Amino acid sequence: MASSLEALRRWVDETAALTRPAQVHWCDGSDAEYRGLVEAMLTSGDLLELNQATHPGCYLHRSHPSDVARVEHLTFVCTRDEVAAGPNNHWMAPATAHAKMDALFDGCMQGRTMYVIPYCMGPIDSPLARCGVEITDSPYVVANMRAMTRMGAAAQARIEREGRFVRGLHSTGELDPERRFIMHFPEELTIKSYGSGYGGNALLGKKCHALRIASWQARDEGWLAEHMLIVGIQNPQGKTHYIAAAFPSACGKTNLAMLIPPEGYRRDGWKVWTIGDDICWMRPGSDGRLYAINPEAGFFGVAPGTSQDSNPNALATIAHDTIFTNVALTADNQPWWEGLPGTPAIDWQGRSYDAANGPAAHPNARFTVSAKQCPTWSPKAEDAQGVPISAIVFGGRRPSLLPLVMEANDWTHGVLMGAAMGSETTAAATGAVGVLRRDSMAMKPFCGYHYGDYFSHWLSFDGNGAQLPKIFHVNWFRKDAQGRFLWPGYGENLRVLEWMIDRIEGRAVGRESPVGTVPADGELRTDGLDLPAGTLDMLLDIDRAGWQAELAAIGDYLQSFGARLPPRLRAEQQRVAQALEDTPARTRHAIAS
Ligand code: GTP
Ligand code: SPV
Ligand code: MN
Repeated sequence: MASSLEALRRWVDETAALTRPAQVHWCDGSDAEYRGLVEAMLTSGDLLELNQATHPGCYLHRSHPSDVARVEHLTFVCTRDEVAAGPNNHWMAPATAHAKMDALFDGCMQGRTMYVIPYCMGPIDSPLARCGVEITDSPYVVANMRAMTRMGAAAQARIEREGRFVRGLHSTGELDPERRFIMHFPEELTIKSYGSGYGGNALLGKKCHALRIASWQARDEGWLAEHMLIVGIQNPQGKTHYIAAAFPSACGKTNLAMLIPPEGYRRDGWKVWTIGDDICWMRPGSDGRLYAINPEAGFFGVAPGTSQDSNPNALATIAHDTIFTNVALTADNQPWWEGLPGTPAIDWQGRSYDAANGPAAHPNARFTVSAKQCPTWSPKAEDAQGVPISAIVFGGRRPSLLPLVMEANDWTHGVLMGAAMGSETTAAATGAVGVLRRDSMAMKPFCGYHYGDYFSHWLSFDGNGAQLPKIFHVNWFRKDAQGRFLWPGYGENLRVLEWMIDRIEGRAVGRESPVGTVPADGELRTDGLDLPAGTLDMLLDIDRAGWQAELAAIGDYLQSFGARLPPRLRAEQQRVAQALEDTPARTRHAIAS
């Protein structure tokens, strides 16, 4: 059904004139529409049916082997002023970028259907939610957008009421990496993506809209669009604290958002509620607290490593009505990846499995599923006003130095902790894996403007009447000399969250160090945990010499943002560096390593 909104109708007509599809389909989001899309994709081979006895409603999609992850080197922010995009983005002049993209789009949908997808990011009646329309020639994208967003008639009605929407144009193109670009025009609320059918490159509501474009809008309008999970932790007394956590791609957001409490905690009555696993939009409420919504409606989660041990909740979520991308198959046509029991028969490329070809599932293989299927999905996730945030957590893959958990002294120190974040790269983006890089607030690939301005924006929340959350930094990924993880992670991470809540509620005193406050002896519960003697000390150790080098590196990194670096952040880095100089060599008993 075409739209009553002239601007939308006109844009769709212009796009059809450029791309010349055989037909145009306006998506209504209905079950019948979804069934029709699935039937067509089963016929075309875009989808393969999985074992319907074990996995009802589940399908497999194999993307092109050169198109398996986000492509940061082909992702651009196209602002009038180059400086506005910052050194953290690739930039192209808007006119050049439009010309380049429109040449690629010229006639690219001939013989195909052009789908018009109206979607809403956030609860459909929420004042914090924002709408967009994605035009695509990929039925796989439509099926994914249906799980990931509120897509269809209701979103279209809201767009027609508001008259404002983000325009996203996508074509799978020839999947030629030389003809692949993801362009953002934040000043025009426009996205153009060509040549990839994968994840964040193609599902434009997610990274392109809800992070890159939204972060730009959030800066102008006084809110935050962040790469964060949102989880509710309910204690045995029935009080729930909501925590937002920014970890880089494939660094544990989905796992923490769906955490199942350790046995003893379950017995005591602890409960965990999932609100979101990837993106968080938050803004100050009238009481000065930050209120958050998850703009998404589903999960596009990493499959490998998801198991009964690590994330039983995710396994339950994806037991039916799920689209799997680039996973392997068992002999009886069940989805399979590294971490699951059983053996693979067919690898992610459809070849007979041979260990010599590498992992059976692609390391960035994913599942797409509606969040409603998650057993711990919170009713509050549909709350139009969002949930109040008690703590913001930063973290990354740091094999050494960074303690299991530390708390910032105040907001400014917390912003420094977020800005200083580092992590080893993962398979979520093409390129080398396991390379340590700075990834401020886990937004390096997603901040739609200059990081210096972004840090200023974060600092600006510390104003009159603000009741800001406490800020923490965690590291689940510290390793021993043999390269094994020191901390068991996953469900056991609740122990760390409990300490944070104890700090928020004033029950824990902590042990101060120049770089942050860590749990004092006995404050982090380890009952029921098989932790070798000395391990917790190692996990909470603050190595002065190592931190001196880290602070110097953080200083250099901050300087790279030049004149746009807020002086307050530079001063904070200098304050912490000086505090380190002023402390004795060890803040805790020396650890032999
Ligand atoms: P994106 O969807 O890419 O933004 O990633 P994410 O942050 O949601 O990552 P996810 O939770 O899917 O984690 C991906 C990887 O981290 C998997 O290989 C997990 O097994 C591993 N992982 C998650 N939590 C933990 C943890 O507590 N400890 C350890 N050692 N590994 C973890
Ligand atoms: C990420 O890479 O952070 C993801 C997956 O969440 S994608 O949507 O492909 O960007
Ligand atoms: Mn992500």
